[in-house]
Amino acid sequence: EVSGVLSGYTSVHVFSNRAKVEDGYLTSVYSYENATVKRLAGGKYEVTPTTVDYQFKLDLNVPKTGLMLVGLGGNNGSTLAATIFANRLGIQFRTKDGPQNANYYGSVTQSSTLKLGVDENGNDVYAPFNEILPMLHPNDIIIGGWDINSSNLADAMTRSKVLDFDLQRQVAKYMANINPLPSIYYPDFIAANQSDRADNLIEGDSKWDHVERIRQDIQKFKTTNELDKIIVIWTANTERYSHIIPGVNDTSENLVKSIKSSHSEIAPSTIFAVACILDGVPFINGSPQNTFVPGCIELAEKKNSFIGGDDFKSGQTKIKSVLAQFLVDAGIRPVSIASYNHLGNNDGFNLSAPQQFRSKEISKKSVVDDMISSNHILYNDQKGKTIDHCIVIKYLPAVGDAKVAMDEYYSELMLGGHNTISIHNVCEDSLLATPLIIDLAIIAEFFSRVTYKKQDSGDEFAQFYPVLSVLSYWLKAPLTRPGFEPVNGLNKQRTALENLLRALVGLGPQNELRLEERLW
Ligand code: NAI
Ligand code: DG6
Repeated sequence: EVSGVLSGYTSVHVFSNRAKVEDGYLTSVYSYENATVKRLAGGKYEVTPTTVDYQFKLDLNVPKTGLMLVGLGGNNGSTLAATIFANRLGIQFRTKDGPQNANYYGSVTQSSTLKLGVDENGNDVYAPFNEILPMLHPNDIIIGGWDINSSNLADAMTRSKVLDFDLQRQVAKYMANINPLPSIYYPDFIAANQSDRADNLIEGDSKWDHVERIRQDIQKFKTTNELDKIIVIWTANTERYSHIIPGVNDTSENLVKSIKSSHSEIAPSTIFAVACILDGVPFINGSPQNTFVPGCIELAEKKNSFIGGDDFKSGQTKIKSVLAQFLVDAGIRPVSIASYNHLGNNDGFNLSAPQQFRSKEISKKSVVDDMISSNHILYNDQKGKTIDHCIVIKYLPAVGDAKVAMDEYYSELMLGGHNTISIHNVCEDSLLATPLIIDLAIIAEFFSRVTYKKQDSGDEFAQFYPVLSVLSYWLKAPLTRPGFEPVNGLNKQRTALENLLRALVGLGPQNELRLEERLW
């Protein structure tokens, strides 16, 4: 049967005998073609093509969704809330360059396109990314969340100094109605310089009570706003790394036991993650710390609850995950990458403390690991298997949210030559991060509606594996299923995402062969 599978749901009607709509669900069959490779002695490879047939099922009903942010009163949190009001209300504001309409630039789901195929002349045709399948629209997201600081969001927006004054003026009355819920503050985990902000705290020292309180907060927010689904994203201050201690946080049982005994090594972000996991609420970590200690990942597996992380990939690192990949794929050997940045927002203030800086340094450095290991011609025992990679972050209050990132890529060329690429990148941090938060929420919500099974297996449809690595496009240090290597290259990450969406509507993977042009 060949049908226009999404007639009535989106503007994209796919005519495929591999997908059909029935009772509000889209089901598709997909042949996953790959190859297994054996490395043999003498540098030889044995490659065997593989095909596995899957069936996917998507619930086409987009639920009424709430997004609860931990760190709601921060630069990202207040900018996100203002952005949604500005777009929802269709606000036009005045800047020194003239009138500016609200938009969602920087959001893949809202402002990018996806290639569908070719037209009758063989030229590429693109559709808006969010038109291929029904997705949550950011204007419909209900925002709430927690902050250790009590400022309402109008005051928080003013303090953040991110948005143009005329926009602040127009959204202030809506923002003023939102007050962050009290949150969990364990001073040992964020910089001491944040203590002045901590005036909005959940009382008591029992960490298990804190878990229960967060669960109640989520439930209450859901009921009060008549929501079908909640997504929680951590955009609070970067914490220090937690020590992984056998018997404390290495297994799900030990983690729960340690929370119940209020062990000092359990971070606030892990408390939030556990609270969400226990209720099947997707939780995404936008900061670099190791919130997802092994016991937490195991708990997510047991509860089949979605988690994703770590650390929004917004500016400098996003470019690195394109440029370093390009150099290595071009057969050029990056030898060193010096990444310097200064910023003057509260994130920078918190990162001026050594342990919090260390968390960020780890996530910013990890982004080239898979590129190095993909090319043993350039990186091997003789030449070395690393890139000298230096990360510097300095707090410079004067520049506020307009972070300055300067990168030098020094690479080895043919016959001992060298190439130096220098980049000066002014990243308006929260304007880059906010669309990522929107995308993470939309894509996490979307994949929580997708199930799969092996074709003809007799199995029940099941959810994807709980670590939602398909979110990695937006994350600096992608959390990955234990035993699997992270993929950092931005283009690979995007390709995976596009091809998954295409599979759901009965289309094959993106095809760049252009045989229409190249063959007679
Ligand atoms: P911010 O410092 O302006 O906001 C963080 C907020 O979290 C503050 O309002 C603070 O009071 C609150 N907070 C701290 N501990 C909390 C807790 N336990 N519970 C609830 N609230 C808590 O920082 P910003 O710029 O909004 O960034 C947020 C996080 O996102 C940082 O960790 C940053 O490193 C990370 N990030 C930011 C990117 C960007 O481009 N803006 C990109 C990548 C990551
Ligand atoms: C210092 O770089 C501050 C950080 O919080 C960054 O602004 C943030 O992690 C974004 O990093 P990047 O490397 O994606 O620009």
